[in-house]
Amino acid sequence: REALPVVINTWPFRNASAAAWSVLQSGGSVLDAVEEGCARCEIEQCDGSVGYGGSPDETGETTLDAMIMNGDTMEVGAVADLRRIKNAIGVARAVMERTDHTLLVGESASVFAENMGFIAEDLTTNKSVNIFSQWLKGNCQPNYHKNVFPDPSKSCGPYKPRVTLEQRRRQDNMLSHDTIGMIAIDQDGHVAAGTSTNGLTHKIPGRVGDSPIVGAGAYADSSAGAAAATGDGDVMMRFLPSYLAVELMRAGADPSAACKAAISRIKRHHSEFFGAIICANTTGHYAAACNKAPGLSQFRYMVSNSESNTPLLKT
Ligand code: SD4
Repeated sequence: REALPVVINTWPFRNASAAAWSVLQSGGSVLDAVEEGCARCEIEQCDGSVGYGGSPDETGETTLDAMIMNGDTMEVGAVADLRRIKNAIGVARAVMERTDHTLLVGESASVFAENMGFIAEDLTTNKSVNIFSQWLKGNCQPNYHKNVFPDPSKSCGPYKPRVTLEQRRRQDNMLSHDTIGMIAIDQDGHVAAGTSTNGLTHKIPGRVGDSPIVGAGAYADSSAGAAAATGDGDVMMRFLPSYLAVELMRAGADPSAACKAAISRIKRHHSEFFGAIICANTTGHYAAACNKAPGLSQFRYMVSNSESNTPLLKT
């Protein structure tokens, strides 16, 4: 038996991992841990691709996607294309706990959030204005991902409607992809998972990625385990990789095999897609897999468990 409880999240978002871990340590639930961990990234604007002030769309606006899932009850709350509210994971949790619905979108999701007491404010920052205006001028946006993407100069240029979808995807792949996806499992085997992201830079307004989609961005089932994905959501959401990984673990696959199989399924159709997934089963075993596509030479994720109170960096 691996160490339980455990918190695992995509990318080296150390403070998010530590925040979730300390919630579990102080007796909070796995849902509290996931919410707190993802919210930390929303506040810190992890890598520019979670929370406000990142990934401006074609009109310059930042919009947010998030979801949270309770693996005991299979309840889910999610928001997509959320505007003017910073705490997307908090709104997702309110959808789960204060409505009979699963997914709210766009302006209406923002109105719901305001009614629930979340503060509406502009998600634009100097940085997002700068990314947007550089893009309008055809210049490179600042590269948040020096370690992951070695050649940002290949990713500049304004959106051109005639660009093929494949070319567009390649550009986007080289840009901002660092969604937080988080899994928390406590000593008693309660499982929760969640995601939060500002999606893709220069997306067409209304575009929603994989992160708020159940089974795509994340999935949790306390009778099997949980998974969370990051990467090119437009491609990945078609394969429900998180659902697939959890079902494979239910059927007896270890987390490493489950993660690899979920990635390979996508590779059959998109050999160069950019993406990664983290998986954990209810015994606390965990693993990750990624597609070593152009632009993703390594994938890193964080683990906090009782063997290590400091989050670990896995490559
Ligand atoms: C999306 N999957 O909106 C997100 C982006 C992402 O790592 O994961 N970046 O497509």
